[in-house]
Amino acid sequence: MKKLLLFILPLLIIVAIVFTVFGVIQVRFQEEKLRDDLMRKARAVAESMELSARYSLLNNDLRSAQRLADRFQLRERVQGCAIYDKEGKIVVITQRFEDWKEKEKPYIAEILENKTPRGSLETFKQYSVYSYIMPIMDDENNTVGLVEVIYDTSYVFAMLTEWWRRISLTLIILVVLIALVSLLIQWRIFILPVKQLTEWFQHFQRGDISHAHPVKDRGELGKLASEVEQVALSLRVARKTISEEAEVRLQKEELWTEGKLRDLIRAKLGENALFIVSNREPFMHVIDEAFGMPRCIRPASGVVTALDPILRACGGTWIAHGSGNADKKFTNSKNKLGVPPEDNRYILKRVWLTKEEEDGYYYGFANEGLWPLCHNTHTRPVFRESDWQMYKEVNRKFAESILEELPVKSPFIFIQDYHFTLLAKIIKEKRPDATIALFWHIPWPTPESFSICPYQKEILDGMLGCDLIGFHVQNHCNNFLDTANRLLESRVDTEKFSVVRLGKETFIRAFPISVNGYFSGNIIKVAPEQIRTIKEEFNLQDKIIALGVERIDYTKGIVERMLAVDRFLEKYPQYKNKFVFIQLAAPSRTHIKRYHDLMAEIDELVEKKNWKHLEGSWRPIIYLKRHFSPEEIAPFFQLADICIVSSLHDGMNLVAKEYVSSKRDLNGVLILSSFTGAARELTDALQINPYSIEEFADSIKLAVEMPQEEKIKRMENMRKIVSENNVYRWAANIITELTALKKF
Ligand code: ADQ
Repeated sequence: MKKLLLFILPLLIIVAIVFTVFGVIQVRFQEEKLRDDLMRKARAVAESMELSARYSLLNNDLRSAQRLADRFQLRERVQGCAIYDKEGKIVVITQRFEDWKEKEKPYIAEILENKTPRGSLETFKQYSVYSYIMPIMDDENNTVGLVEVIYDTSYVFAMLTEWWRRISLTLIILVVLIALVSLLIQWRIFILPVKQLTEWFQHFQRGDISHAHPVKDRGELGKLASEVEQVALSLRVARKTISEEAEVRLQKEELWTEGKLRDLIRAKLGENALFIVSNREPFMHVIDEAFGMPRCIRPASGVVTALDPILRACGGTWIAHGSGNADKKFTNSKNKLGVPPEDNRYILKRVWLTKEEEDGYYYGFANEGLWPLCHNTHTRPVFRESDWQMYKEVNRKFAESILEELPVKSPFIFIQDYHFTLLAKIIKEKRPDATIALFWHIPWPTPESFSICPYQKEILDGMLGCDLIGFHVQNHCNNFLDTANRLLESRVDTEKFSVVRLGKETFIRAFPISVNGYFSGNIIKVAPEQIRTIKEEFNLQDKIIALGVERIDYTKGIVERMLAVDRFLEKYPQYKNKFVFIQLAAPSRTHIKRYHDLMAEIDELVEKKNWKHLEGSWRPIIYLKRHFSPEEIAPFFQLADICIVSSLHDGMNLVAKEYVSSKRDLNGVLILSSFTGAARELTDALQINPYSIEEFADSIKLAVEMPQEEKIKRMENMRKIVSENNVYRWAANIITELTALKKF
């Protein structure tokens, strides 16, 4: 529309200027004519009065002069008449114009002297009139007086105004007609074909290209349309070939790799596009506090760690909340960008939320309600009605954003986590052909725990809009089936592991999530200097190093870990000055009071315990509170002799798997809370109950003193499990399960 205006506006401005100039000339001409007309009329009246006025003045008969003036005043549009003596003093004036006498008339002396008549427009008090003054001469050509005729000019203004009105009206009609005609022409020859071509291409993007392009134009536009059609055709052929080749390759390879997953997705989904939805975006643009420049970071999130390699492998679209303070600068008009920034492998579509939406949906309902509800850590969930309303609103907003993107043919939508329990149902109402899976990254509680949620029915109902719901471990699946069975009118099929509600079946399966070997040395290479630098910076030479890597969250058992380190040093003082615990901790959800308090509690604890055990320059705890990039975390994993994961409750816990995957030299021990999902697979870790500080401290001693062969054996076993059950297998299992359940 802006462009259309740009085209029409200059045209309209030119027309308006020409028309206005023409109008001004016309009106001036008319004005001249009217004035001339006035002058002639006034002169005629004055001349008619002259003879009688001369007679009256010469005979000093002012009464007949007055009668004369009164008589002529009755003529059409004459406002008044006056007769002056030879000194220029008014001797007779029509009564209506009595106060005209008061007007200063410097021109009278001039008329008397020059003996020439004068006509002019005059204003005085409320009058705006035309005055014509004519000298009266005797037979010897001496001035005996003056006669003045005063005419009403209002009709001149009325006529001029009428003229302007007509000119403006004609101009408006002309402008509207020109605008309409040019719009029509533009629409027909330019916009309509482009619109048709865009619609046709959008259909192609969604997989529906049963017809040829609709542009009939034989000119440049037609040529462009043909070119676009050719590109579309080649793309379609290429996609088909790739999908067939993928099927063949799939049968050959054994270990799950990025390539194998790509092949599986191409073979199973073919041209059905993959859409991932999560709250946290995989790449976030934030303003660097030190330099004031925007930079791109990978958020500290298990969901991102797991899903990013999958989309890197298969392409597709990831829809997430644009929460970085510089995010808007890096998105196009459709709120999208190619990521990773240095090597665009897939599309990230950012959804914008207002502060109120983020407060209610994310901080409030999701993180103060559902998060503590699902984690058994004795933090009381808070359910506010206003948060729930925002949560529903944001789920609807995301649904709209996803629906805009979906292709016509059976799309596959993969929803992440507890932020979007209502999404599947909303999408299915509009697109029943879509296949929807939800992966629940956190634990699912028992029906008793879940039943305290006031919105339990809506949440379960929303989730059952999915075709498949995945959890990390079987226990969470069982809890979910029990919950659906007890809290909702539904039928649970214990053989098929599904829930049937209102005729719709949802399958429940366990898919233990994993990592992609990012830290295994295949992708991030750690140089020996990096290790050396860290050791020098923190004075770690000859020290036994234990490591924790976390978002600061009360479920992660960071406080318990500090207490265990303290107890370990109390119980086994021989390790003072020999043992150091490093905690990398990314602040998280800091607007929530519980998290804010936890940060303060950890700060205080670190301070207190370091002071308690302080010896020379040695301190037992190094607390690095900030976000680290994977490249920064990698050297810490490598130099750590022990990694401590002490979650009080955790869906899976990827840090444990990252540590195992990074330990190529097999020289490391994992201390792992038995309340993590990872504990089911990593049975060679030293498993602990983080609530039992005594047992925890002893496990640290066990790890420190573990014989080398045992370390190697345990680490070897764990590495085998992590590399076989990597994140590509996880995604492949979900897709295989889905395609088996649903025919594409
Ligand atoms: P999270 O609770 O985020 O994930 P986790 O699985 O441990 O927990 O993943 C955390 C990720 O953040 C890891 O990749 C880690 O490297 C990274 N990270 C940790 N500290 C960091 C720091 N200081 N700076 C930068 N990055 C940091 C949720 C569930 C888990 C589940 C995952 C995946 O709570 O139980 O394993 O999803 O499903």
